[in-house]
Amino acid sequence: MERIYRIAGCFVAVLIAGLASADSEKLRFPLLVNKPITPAWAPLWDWEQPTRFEFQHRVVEHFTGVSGVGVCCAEGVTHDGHALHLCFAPGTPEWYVDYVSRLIFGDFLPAYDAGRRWNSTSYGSTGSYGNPVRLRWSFVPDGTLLPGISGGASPSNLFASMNSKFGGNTTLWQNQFVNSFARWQQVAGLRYERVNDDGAMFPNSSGSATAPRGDVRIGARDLDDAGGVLAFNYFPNTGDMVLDSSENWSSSIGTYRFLRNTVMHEHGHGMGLGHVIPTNSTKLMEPYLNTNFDGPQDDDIRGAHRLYGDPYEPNNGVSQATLIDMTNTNLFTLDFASLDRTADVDWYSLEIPSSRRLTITVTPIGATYSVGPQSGTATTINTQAIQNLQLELRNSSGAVIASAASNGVGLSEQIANFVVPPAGGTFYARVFSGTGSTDDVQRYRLTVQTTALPTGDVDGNGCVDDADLLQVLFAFGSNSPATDLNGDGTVDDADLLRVLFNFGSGC
Ligand SMILES: [Ca+2]
Ligand SMILES: [Ca+2]
Ligand SMILES: [Ca+2]
Ligand SMILES: [Ca+2]
Ligand SMILES: [Zn+2]
Ligand SMILES: [Zn+2]
Ligand SMILES: [Zn+2]
Repeated sequence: MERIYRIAGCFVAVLIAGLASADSEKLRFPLLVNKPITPAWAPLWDWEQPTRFEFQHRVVEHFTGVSGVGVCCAEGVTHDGHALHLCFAPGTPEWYVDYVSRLIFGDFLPAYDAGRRWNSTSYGSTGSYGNPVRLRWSFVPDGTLLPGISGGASPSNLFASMNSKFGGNTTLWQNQFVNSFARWQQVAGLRYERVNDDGAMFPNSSGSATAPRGDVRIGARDLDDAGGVLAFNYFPNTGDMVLDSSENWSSSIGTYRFLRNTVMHEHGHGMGLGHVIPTNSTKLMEPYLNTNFDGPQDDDIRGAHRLYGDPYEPNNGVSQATLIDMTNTNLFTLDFASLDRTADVDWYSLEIPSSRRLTITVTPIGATYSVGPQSGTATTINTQAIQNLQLELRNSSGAVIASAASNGVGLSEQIANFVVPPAGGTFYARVFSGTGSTDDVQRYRLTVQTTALPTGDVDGNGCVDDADLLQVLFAFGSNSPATDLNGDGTVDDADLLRVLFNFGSGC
C-alpha cells in the first residue's frame, strides 16, 4: 500500500486542551474523537471518507462551534487501505497535525519523540519543521533564583560549584558545555552562539540579542543531593536548563562524558525531544543517563532532523545548495545528511575541475532497533529503510544530465563514472524522495569521487585518440559542452588543438 498524505495549512486550537502546557504527553489527544490515538481506530473514521467534505466540515463546525473548518486538512490512505480526510481545528499547531496524520495514515514510526520545535528565538521567528534554527545560550550569574524539582527558589551556584569541582579551571568546565552544543550543531540543523546573561528572572525570560541573555539559559543548584535527578530542562520556547550542583560533574572519564551527555540530553529536551524507550543504553534521550556512548545516537539525530533538518539545511534549491568543492580533493564524504521528510530536497553544488569522471553515491544510513516514546510502546524499526532515495546530477543551468533512481527503499543509488563535460565547473547533485517512501527521516551519506582524465579525452575512456578528435570535429562550431574543452562556449580551433597536442596521452 502506497502511503501518501498531504497537509495543507492550519489554524486555531479550539478542540485541544492544554496546548500551553509544557508537558507534550498531555497534548496527545485526537481532536474530533475522544479515543486514544492508535492506528487501530482509524477505520472508525469511515464517516470521514473523502466524498462529502463540505457537508462534513459543516457538521464539525456545528458540533464544535468552530468556524473555518475545512481550511486545514490532511488527506491520505490509512495503513489498512482507507482513503481518509482529516479535519483539524483552526489553529492546530503544525507539529500536532503532523503527528496525528502520521498515526492515522499508518506510517507513524514509534521512534524519537519529537514534540514542538522552537518557533521563536532571540533571532526572531524560525520557519517551519525541517528548517534549521539559531539559538543563543548563556550561563546565568550565581545568585539567579532557580526553581527546584518541586518548585521553590534557590540561588544558582553554577560558577561557584563548577569552579570548585574543576579546581578553579573555569575554561575547562565551560568547554564541556561548548563542546556539547558543538556536537548537536555538527549533527543537526542547529546553530549556537554563546552570550552573556544579565541574571533576569528564571526561566520565562525570553532570550535576547541585546539584553543580553540566551534563549537557552543554564544554572545549577542542589536538586536532590548526589544521584537521583541530575538535571531538568524546559521545552521550547523556554529551553532553560537546571543542573544538580550536588553531582560529580568533574568526572573526567571519557572526556567528561558524564557532564557532556547530561548537557546534550537536557538540551535534547531544550530543542523539543522527549524521552524514548526501551532503556537499554543505546539512545541519548532515554530517561536515564548513559555514558557508554558519546552524545546523540541514530534515534536522537533523527528526532533532531525531524524538527530542524540536517546540518546542511536549508539547501532546498539551487541558490541554497551546499558547496562541495572537489578542486583539491578526489574524495568527499558528507555525513549526517538526511531527507527529514518526503518533501525535503537536498541540493549540493559540486565544483569539478576540468577533465574528470565523476561518481556520486547516496547511501541510506540507519539500523534496526527497538524504540518508542516513554509511556508508549517500543517497536522494532529499520531506520535505514524509511525513504527511497533518488539522485540526479544537473548542469549549471539546472538540466538533468545523469540520474540514479532504480533502487528502492533502504538501498543506495549511484551515478558511476560519469564523464563530466571536459571544462569542468559547477554542477549540482540533487537528492530527493521516490515512491514507496515513508514520510519520516531518512539519514544518508553522500560520497563524491572524481578520477582525472587526460586533457583532450572527450569520451572519457582514458586515452586521447581518433574518437576524441572526431567528436570535436563533428561538433565544430557548436556550443556542445561535451566537446568544448576549454569551456569558452564554442567548439573551435582551441579545442581541436587541445586534442592534437595531447594526442596519444593515456593510451
Ligand atoms: Ca541529584
Ligand atoms: Ca536535508
Ligand atoms: Ca532509489
Ligand atoms: Ca572552445
Ligand atoms: Zn477539508
Ligand atoms: Zn474534513
Ligand atoms: Zn530527560
